[in-house]
Amino acid sequence: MTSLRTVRRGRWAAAGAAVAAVALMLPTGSSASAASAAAPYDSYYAAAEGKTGTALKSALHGIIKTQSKISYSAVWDALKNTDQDPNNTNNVILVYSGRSQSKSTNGGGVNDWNREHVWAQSHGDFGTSAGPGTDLHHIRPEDVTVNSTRGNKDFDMGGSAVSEAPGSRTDSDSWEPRDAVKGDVARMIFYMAVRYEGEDGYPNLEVNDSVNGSVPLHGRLSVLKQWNELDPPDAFEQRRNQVIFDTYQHNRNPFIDHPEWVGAIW
Ligand SMILES: [Ca+2]
Ligand SMILES: [Ca+2]
Repeated sequence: MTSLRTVRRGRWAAAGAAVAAVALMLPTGSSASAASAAAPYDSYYAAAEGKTGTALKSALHGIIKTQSKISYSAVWDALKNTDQDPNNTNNVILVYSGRSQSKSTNGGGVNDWNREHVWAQSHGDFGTSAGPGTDLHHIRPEDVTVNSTRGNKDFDMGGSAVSEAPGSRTDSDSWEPRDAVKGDVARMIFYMAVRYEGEDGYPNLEVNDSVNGSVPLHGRLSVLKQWNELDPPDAFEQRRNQVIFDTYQHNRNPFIDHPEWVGAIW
């Protein structure tokens, strides 16, 4: 502030130089805000700073494995918060369908919503006890029948259009979500691969480049990397990460904060 005023006083004496000085100062201020927006939670990620490849993956694992865990029944209420429709606080947004639907219509009916495990449960056999099966970073609300149609398919491009999930496609062995959540899906899968490394009785989840339903793998890596680029984190996804951090698990999805770390690891 002081130096800006100094520059402004000086501009009458040396208008050209002062304009140049102001021009130099403003980008300094804006680049500081841009840097903090692009690199949030620097202290949270301090152990990962400057790392790449397996060293980065290992550092991130060490950071995000410190978390609280919630029960599978508690996931219902958590999703009503994490996936709340920003335009209607009575509703949640269904991940694949994109539909805004009353929070109170969770259940087993064909048009109810339920808890979709984006990392398919059978790709790790982790069930629904507190742990990967209740990890909010990869569980989203979805229409019951759409959830069932997705089943445990890997993620890949192509197939036929899906009723009740506009923009999604599926065939016998893969699921393609609508464009607006392609990146969300990719970053959820990458989170799971880093969070779960075979400790505490949980499987070592990893991403592969196949659509073969192998355990404990999930695909398809090359497509998920493209989706991370195609659909960068938006306000909904960032708020979701923050709510999980602040209120439920106290750990973050690093790939929402730093989508460039996908390419640095894989
Ligand atoms: Ca998105
Ligand atoms: Ca892993």
